[in-house]
Amino acid sequence: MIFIYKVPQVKGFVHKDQFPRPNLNDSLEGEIQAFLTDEDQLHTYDDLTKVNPVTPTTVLKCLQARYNARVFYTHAGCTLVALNPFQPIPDLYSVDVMKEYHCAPQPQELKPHIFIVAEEAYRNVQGQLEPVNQSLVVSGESGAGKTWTSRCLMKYYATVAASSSVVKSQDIVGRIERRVLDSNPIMEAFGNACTLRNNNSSRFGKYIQLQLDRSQLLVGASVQTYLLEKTRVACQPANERNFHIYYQMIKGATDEQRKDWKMPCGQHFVWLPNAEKTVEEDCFHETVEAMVHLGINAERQREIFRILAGILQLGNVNFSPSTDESQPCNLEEQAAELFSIPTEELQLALRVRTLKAGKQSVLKPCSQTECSMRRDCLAKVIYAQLFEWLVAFINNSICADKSMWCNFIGILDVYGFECFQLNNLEQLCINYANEKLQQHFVAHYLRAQQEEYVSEGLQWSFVKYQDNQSCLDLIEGSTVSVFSLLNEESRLNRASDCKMFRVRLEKELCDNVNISWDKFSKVPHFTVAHYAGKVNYQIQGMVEKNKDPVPPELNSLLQKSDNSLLHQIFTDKETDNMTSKGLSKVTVVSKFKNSLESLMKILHTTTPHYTRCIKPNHDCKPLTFKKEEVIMQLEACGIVETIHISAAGFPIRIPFTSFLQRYGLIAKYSNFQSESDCASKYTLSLYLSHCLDSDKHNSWVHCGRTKVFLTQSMVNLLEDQRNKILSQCAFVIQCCWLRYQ
Ligand code: AD9
Ligand code: MG
Repeated sequence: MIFIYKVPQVKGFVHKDQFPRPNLNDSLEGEIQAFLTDEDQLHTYDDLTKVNPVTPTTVLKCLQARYNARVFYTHAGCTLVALNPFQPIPDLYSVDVMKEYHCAPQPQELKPHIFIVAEEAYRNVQGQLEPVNQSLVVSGESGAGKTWTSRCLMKYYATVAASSSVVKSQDIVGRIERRVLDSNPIMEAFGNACTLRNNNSSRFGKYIQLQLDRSQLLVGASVQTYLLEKTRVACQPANERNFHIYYQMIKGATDEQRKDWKMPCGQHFVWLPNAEKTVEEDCFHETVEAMVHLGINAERQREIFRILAGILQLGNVNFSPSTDESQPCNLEEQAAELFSIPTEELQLALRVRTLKAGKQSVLKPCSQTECSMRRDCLAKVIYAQLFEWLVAFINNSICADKSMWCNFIGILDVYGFECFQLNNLEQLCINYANEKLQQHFVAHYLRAQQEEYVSEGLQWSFVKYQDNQSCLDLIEGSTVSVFSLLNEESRLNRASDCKMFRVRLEKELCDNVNISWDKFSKVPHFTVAHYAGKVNYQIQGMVEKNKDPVPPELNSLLQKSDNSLLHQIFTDKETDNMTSKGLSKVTVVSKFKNSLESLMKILHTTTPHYTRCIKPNHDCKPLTFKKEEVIMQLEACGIVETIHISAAGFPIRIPFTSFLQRYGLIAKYSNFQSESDCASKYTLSLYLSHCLDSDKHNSWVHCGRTKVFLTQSMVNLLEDQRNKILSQCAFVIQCCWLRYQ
């Protein structure tokens, strides 16, 4: 007779707030009585799911122990946790190490490493009868190491899947692997910046697909980017910098280039704060070299740098309160010259608005604030278009013809969950992207967990897990949602749109549990309960940011440019996508939502591999582990969530023999079982049935093919019984001892 125990049914979603935050000063004692080795051994646990029981505290302790032992990678079931060492670790990423993982018969048996993830994905593409594309999703907060990890992964494939050996092709520039890797310094120069959190912070999201041919060799790649933070070009947060490329230019230019770019030594640029701070990425030479490798010729480079220099000159332009008094300045002349557009037309476009009344046009002078807004808008639109052009150019240079490749491995490096004191549309989009990824992760994780239960023969009636869908509905839902209301307000384009947006949010979403308001706050905002925590979003400025208007005069002016690149990027820009008021027919959030939906569609067709990067301390100090900071990230990146999901099933899994070694004495005491066949499932089932008093307890345990699956409550029950027996034995021994004496 075989006992099949009922699998617990967990109803609904267990929100993480229902789980107490671990007391970080707690000792492990008491919490981990049964199966954990002592704390000295914690660093040896290479998979967090092996830590028994899996709780935020034990996970945290284990990661800390490993970090202190200079072990930076740990598996967490189907996820890899990567702790940032904040210092180069010699030989951890060398070609020899790559080869070791690539050639190992079972890479999973080697120490946890990002190369295991890379190799697993590579073999998955290779080994299937019907090959499946793979996605490597790298997440984590700013400075956690996503971009570093993505670069590591790209280098791995460029090495192990190199299609052109050096012997075959001495022309290093022509090699596709070189070009794919060279896309990084260019995109980082134009899309990364020094922020308070990270000296090399990516200000855009990126999904790169590495294209493999039938022999699994790297033959090309394509890049998709998401939501560049273009506001940075005209407005840098306190103590942060503009995009790296500008500092590279002023630090790396020759005298001749400076002259050509109208950037004499020592000139102050308002939009280049903190220029005295030097970071590793200020390497102009590397960016130019990569441009050459990718085929951007000297003339094109000159056009690019002159456009960038023109933007800097614009930043120094000021306007006086009265338009009549604002005299065209020399700086505008310089900017116009660098953009190769007529100076008077630039001056006019910045200062005067054209209003259309029927077939007639009326010119209206702009206020000082409006002029500044038009100046900033011009800078932002030029920079964003230039970035888009660069990405398209890179794609042209590295993308293989469809006939040449059959599979891809995608690497996703997107901004992590963000929560500042003041958050706006950018954070809403970023956190929305993280909600989407979290939903994808949970669905995938549950599938993986279910597969283990099935392979162990558990009769698993799968729990209905209510994921973060309600939060996603609140943000992006098609009926009434934050995005739908925001879009409506943006399209109506009324003067008091922010106020109206606020009123409508409160009225139309008042029943939604995922949104709340602090009516007494000085700064009008709404609060969204994300899976990773609550975030306040400032209402002021949100509608305007979503509209992202570009005055039509600016567009047509740039189309007239004699700089062939500037002319091209503004002529190619879909002008019919704009309304006569300069509003894009597609708002920022709808564009972002669409691009994210296509990304999710791709992810759903691939096998995902998750890497969660953790920043061990916010000061970016080498080898420093701050528990409070790490636990928050474990929650935000879903590791704690994963633990909770696993806690909803059977968090404790013990091989039969280990189980009987610890609890065998309960059965012996009750004279229930013979020692010889203790490892058999049958005996184990009988034995467990003896320990269980009621139907309730039956659902706390299940025998798999090789392991016993238990809930924490079951372990507590067994531990109680064991302790009782041990104390009775101790009592008997004591009595015997006394009698003997
Ligand atoms: V952001 O969201 O783009 O602001 P990332 O991308 O998560 O952020 P990044 O990869 O840029 O962070 O890493 C930050 C810094 O940590 C790097 O510049 C390195 O100096 C450092 N780092 C990250 N990972 C490693 C590593 N595995 N070994 C050594 C590392 N240093
Ligand atoms: Mg990054």
